[in-house]
Amino acid sequence: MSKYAFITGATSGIGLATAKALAAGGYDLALAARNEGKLSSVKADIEKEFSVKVTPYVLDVREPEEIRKTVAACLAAFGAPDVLVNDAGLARGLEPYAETKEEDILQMIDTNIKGLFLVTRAFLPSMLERNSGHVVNLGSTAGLYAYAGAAVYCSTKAAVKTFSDGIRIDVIDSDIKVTTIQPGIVHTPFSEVRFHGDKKRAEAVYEGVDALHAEDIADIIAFAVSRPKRVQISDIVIMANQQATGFMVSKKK
Ligand code: NDP
Ligand code: 8X3
Repeated sequence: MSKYAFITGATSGIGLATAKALAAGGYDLALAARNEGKLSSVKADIEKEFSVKVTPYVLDVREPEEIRKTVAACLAAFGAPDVLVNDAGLARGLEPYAETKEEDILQMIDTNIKGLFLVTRAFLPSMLERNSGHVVNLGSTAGLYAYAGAAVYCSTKAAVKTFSDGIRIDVIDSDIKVTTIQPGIVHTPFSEVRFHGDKKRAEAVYEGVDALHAEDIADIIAFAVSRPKRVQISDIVIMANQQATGFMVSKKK
């Protein structure tokens, strides 16, 4: 591969749009998510539309052994990634914390924190060895502004921001870049996942809101990774025009 990006959560929403935006920029792609069927169809779609090679990896980022095997296979095949996008993440439920299910708490922590930390840990030594690479982590405005019913989700996204700041310090003597992308409300399957498949409740979140599109975030990620070597964008916060803080949106327009 000439230059390539490894993207987790690449079968839907922001991860999928980012895969396409980077393919448009000439990146070959190593794409990871849990659903093999969706990965195959994403590979076929992207290879049809762009002149790039797509390698799919079935990966559950909650499983450390799966991460080790996937990253080892990817490094053996392609070497250190030019760009690592840690996008896989989710919210589960929107209840007050005392009512939040333990399995939902663990799924958010294991995916959004543990998975992201361990995928980064698996790739970073190869980037350091080559003295190049860009780690892009998906935080959220939820990591900056807590909102009701989302104590765990918001905490996981605050962790992503702090983690990114920490590793940026640890790689300061290298040419590696670390960027946290912190979007506000983006219309993707995110709410359907949060509400355990309740499409009606999910769609109500976006009713009356001109929410961000996944492509808006993908464009910004493509911009961030295409800056000159001297330019490191540490954080980008992107809100919908109708949004003021994490979950505060106006539905009056
Ligand atoms: P989507 O639900 O559309 O996409 C999530 C992606 O993550 C899917 O490809 C899913 O594939 C994958 N994924 C989920 N769990 C795992 C896992 N355990 N292992 C590997 N892959 C996994 O959500 P979005 O695109 O909206 O969200 C992407 C990221 O952006 C998340 O980190 C989210 O927190 C963040 N974000 C989203 C915002 C929004 O409003 N939508 C705003 C701010 C941040 P599969 O299920 O097949 O594994
Ligand atoms: C997702 C954005 O505002 O729904 O991170 O929490 S929000």
